[in-house]
Amino acid sequence: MKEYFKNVPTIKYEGKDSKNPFAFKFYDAEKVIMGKKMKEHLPFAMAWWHTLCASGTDMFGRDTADKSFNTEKGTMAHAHAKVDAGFECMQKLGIEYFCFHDVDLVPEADDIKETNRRLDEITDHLLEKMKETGIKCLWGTANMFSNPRFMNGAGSTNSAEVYCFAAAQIKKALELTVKLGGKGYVFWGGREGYETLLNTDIKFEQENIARLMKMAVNYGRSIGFTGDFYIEPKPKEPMKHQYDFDAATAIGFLKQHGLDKDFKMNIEANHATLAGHTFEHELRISAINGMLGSIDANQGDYLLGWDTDEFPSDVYSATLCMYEVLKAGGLTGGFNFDAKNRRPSNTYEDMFHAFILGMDTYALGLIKAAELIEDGRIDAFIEEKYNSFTHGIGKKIVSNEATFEELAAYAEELGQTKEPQSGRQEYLNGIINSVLFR
Ligand code: XUL
Ligand code: CO
Repeated sequence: MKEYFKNVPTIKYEGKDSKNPFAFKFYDAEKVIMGKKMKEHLPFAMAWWHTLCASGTDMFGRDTADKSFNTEKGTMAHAHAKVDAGFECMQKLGIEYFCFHDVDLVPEADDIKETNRRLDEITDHLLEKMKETGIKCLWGTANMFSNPRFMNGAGSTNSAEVYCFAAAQIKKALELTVKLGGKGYVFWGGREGYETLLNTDIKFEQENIARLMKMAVNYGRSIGFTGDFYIEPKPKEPMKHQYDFDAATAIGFLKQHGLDKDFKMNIEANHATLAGHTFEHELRISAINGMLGSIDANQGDYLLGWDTDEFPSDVYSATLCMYEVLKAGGLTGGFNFDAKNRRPSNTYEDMFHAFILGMDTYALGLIKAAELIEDGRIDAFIEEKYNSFTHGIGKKIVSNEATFEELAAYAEELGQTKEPQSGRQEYLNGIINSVLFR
């Protein structure tokens, strides 16, 4: 078997004092935290597109990284080499899942029938490797944003013909997800949005997106897909207005169209911050609606206004994320590193450093979130904060037994409220620091 990353050994846990760049400092897969192994808390996934396809091209310059894997790019030989390289990468890191778009796997042909044939061929290879290694598919999706035909949208397109191509791509991607035993199927609405109202019928476009999703659910269930469908909210980029702006917007849309039983959220950290929210806000909104499904683990840059898809290094954010995940009882999905190296970090070694960084960051987040829960002061503060609703008139309100007349009479009898109770934000921030840095 050919080895693509010869300079990189299998990555092992060596502990926080290790200076070995090819070792985990915090991610100890077998370590038990709150009754579960780290690797069960953190089902990490490799994103096919960033790891095996993205080579550093940006708007200002071409590839800096070599992802040819000793083949000619754009050929099926390249597609097959990517499979072998991808599995070597995951095995060396102990990553047990991968995520893919259809067109990450094979070069798109001029005729969709030929593209589908190539997809059948490559997924046979994938299946073989999955059986050999025990590595699994977290989720699949269809790329309905790169091909120029989707410039006016996929589900939101003005062209019925293009709509059929979107349906055909989803149909095939669902079949492949089922073939590979994927746990989920993602809709990220890359071109589902608009630039100007002068040429857009929002209502019509949104209804058509819902129709496409309904057909996808019906078809998926008919071919044995029992997993979750996900919406991955994002507020902007590539479109000025994306319809799935944030979790609240996407959840409202799903409820409006009766899709909420089949869908959950796939929350991406960098998308959350682009929407003007914290990552943990998006996770909490999903969780309280019973829709926290999966996570695209990455981070943005507060100085840049776009989706930089960096590997996570921010332990503070990862801790608050894992706090939400633990409180929600874990994810049904996993943690997909929808993340890429910075353009000048262009070697295979950098690729592994990036994954080690991301996995260690989430391991630390998990350890610290568990400590925060055990510490109990934040929970205790929140419980105390809403204490007035546990008895007397408060209890009556939350049991839906109170009337407006009664509440108004209660207020009149008091004449004035007590001193307002402090929110104690600085005290609470201090707790986080004391747990993080002890
Ligand atoms: C784009 C993005 C996508 C989705 C899958 O911002 O996050 O890669 O995760 O289409
Ligand atoms: Co993503």
